[in-house]
Amino acid sequence: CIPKSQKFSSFSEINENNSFFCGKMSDLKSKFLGVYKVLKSELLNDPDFEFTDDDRQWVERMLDYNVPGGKLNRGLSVIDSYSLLKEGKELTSEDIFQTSSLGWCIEWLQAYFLVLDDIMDGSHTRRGQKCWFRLPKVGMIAANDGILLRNHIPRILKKHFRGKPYYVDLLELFNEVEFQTASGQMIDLITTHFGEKDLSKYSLPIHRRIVQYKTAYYSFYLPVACALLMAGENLDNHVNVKNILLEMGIYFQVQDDYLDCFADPDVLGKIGTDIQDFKCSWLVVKALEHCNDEQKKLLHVSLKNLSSSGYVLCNFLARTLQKYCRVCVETSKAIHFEENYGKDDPACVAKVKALYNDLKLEDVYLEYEKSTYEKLINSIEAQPSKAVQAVLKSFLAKIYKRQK
Ligand code: DMA
Ligand code: MG
Ligand code: MG
Ligand code: MG
Repeated sequence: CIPKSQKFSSFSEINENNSFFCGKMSDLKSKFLGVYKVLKSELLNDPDFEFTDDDRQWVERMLDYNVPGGKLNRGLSVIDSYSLLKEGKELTSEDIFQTSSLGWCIEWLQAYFLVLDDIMDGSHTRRGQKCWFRLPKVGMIAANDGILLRNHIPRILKKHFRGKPYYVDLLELFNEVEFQTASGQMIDLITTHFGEKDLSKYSLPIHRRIVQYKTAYYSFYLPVACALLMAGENLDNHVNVKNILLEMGIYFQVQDDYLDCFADPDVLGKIGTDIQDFKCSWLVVKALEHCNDEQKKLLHVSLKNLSSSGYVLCNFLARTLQKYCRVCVETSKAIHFEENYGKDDPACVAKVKALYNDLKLEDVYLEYEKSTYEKLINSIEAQPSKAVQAVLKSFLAKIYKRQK
């Protein structure tokens, strides 16, 4: 869809001139959804299992509830990226079917992780509906449904890619990325053990490590890696592209953390749980940083006042005293930030959000977003291939300043 000679020099140019994102997109989306129906029907008639009508009905309902209802960015990006790598050559229907199938494998992987993530995070809603495990008839059957979703992926790959020269690479790629994501989820979950003991243990490098593994590999690297494999490329030759995609993935999860607290749940489709869950979110890390810088002076005075009144103070409480516990200091009554962070109580959540507002974290976020965008554009433009540049810019355009 993009003439070979076309150059992109700015973000707005790629949005305005690339017809792929305008006219053709809805058409492509309906083709993509058509492929979902084909893949679903194949899975519901898998000869390796003797389905009864009830089984088939369960799996169909589970798939329709969990797989196609998101933004589909990851899945559509495979077609998008492959098309850009082909530098304007019209995709055949075979190309569209195959790139869509790989795109759906990523959507299946995402559904698998989300069904389990919602159980572990104690979430209530997802994509504008109740989390799957919250449905009365589902409950913990959702854990096995997650495993089933994961098992569908190699079945789709086997059916449609077995004869391809890149089949083994595809299997390895999905295995590797799944391992990285599950490891990321593990560190996301166990990091709270350290945070609960001492909130000041949360830091930007720890946050970065968590989000790189739990989000960036499967959301950003995987779609492009699938397209590169289909285009006959060796992934070892694209380490720079991978690194840029991982940076973008980290930025994407910072947005997720920000939106968890500040977005309208009706727009976002989910109600945030990071504060209640004591998560090492970008916001709490930034809150810690900013308290540290702004309130050092008063910290000592407050510390003295409060320790004389018998309170044991953690570093973080000390750092937040001036703004958050201003009133409490005066009355010698400390409300520990740690007493509010990680509590499933609306009043505690509101107090944490008030502190975030007090620290003007929205401005900190907007500044982060701006500078990250500029850094990413610079590293994208340093890439030698214009086709690769276009792939990366199309990704960035999809997420920059996103509201959901
Ligand atoms: C989720 O991180 C990561 C994976 C692998 C699903 P998260 O819990 O912040 O995601 P969400 O906000 O969508 O629940
Ligand atoms: Mg979650
Ligand atoms: Mg989670
Ligand atoms: Mg989140």
